[in-house]
Amino acid sequence: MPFASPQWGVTTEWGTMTEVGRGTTRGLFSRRAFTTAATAAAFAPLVGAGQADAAPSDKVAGKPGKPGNDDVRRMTLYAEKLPNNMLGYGLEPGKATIPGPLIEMVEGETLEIELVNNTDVTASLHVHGVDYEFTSDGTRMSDSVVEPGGRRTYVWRTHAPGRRPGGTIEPGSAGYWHYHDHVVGTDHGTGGIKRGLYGALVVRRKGDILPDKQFVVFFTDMTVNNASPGEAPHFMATIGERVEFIVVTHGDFFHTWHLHGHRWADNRTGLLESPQDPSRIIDTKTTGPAESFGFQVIAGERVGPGAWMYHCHVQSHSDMGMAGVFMVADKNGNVPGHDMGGMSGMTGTGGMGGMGGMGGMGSGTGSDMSTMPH
Ligand SMILES: [Cu+2]
Repeated sequence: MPFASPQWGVTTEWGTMTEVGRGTTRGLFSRRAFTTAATAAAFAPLVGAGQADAAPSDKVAGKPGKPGNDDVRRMTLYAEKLPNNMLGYGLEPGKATIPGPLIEMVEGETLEIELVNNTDVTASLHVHGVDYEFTSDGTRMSDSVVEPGGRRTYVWRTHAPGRRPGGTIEPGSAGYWHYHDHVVGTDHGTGGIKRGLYGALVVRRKGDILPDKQFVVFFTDMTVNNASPGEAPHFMATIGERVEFIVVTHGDFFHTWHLHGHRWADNRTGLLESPQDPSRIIDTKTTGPAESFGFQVIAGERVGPGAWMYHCHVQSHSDMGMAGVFMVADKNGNVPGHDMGGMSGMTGTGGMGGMGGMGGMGSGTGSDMSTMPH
């Protein structure tokens, strides 16, 4: 049965779900929504030393108490109708969000996802980056679609890197990926994506450093997470926290992701593996339709707290509203230049878990961040 971990948020029988969708927008400073946004992907215990730049306290990915690479987990995903003719995926009926739930795997795991279609159109689940058979393709070509009222199980498998018989290296599944409908509107899911049927998938390698917080940004057409212009989500962190951004683009446009005040390595994790790691350090990344990437930063490292903008750097796009704020608070919960009244409850986030089950996810209640000066 699903249960709420008091420290790490929502945990199901197959791992930890982190909901970082629309709920982070409106409810940012509400206790519950902030906790939702703050949950971390810590479905793993400490399993020893991490990467070279890891602080001693960094948590790394792995599997507790289970041997090998044959773990199979199950989950149910609901495709649901949302207001304004939108659609969304959710972990429970009535809890759909845009983006859908952030799904996490560790290389070697298999995930069986039963999609329940509570919409009035045929829908599906198509995934990027992991291993799946044709019957889990989520297309009409494979007849792997779900009629209204129906359900179907999709199987996603992952593997660690290794050597092929010929000696070449086969890459592992680890990466920042995503999933989406492939049949609503057209055989390419153009309507499903436009209406909100998409979400992020993170596959970790054993030993990867886990973040304290995760934020998901979908540049979908000219929106951020399908939000109205000027209502792009604002993300909240405390200085020193290890924050993971997951960025995915959908639609017809290319965008240039930019985050103020922070940089990362242009590689699989965004982290340098050693002082000699040749990965380029960047603070912008151009991303086309269905591309995805992610990275981790230390909030406010060397730059301090602040209302750090993130935005598409195509000027006309940012001018049209593809911009939000990465709020990095100091240890007292204050952000320079911002009246943080009412935010005192958000400090000490590590102990604010315990959401009372998954019912608290994605509700988006609470004060409206759009009233914040920015
Ligand atoms: Cu853009």
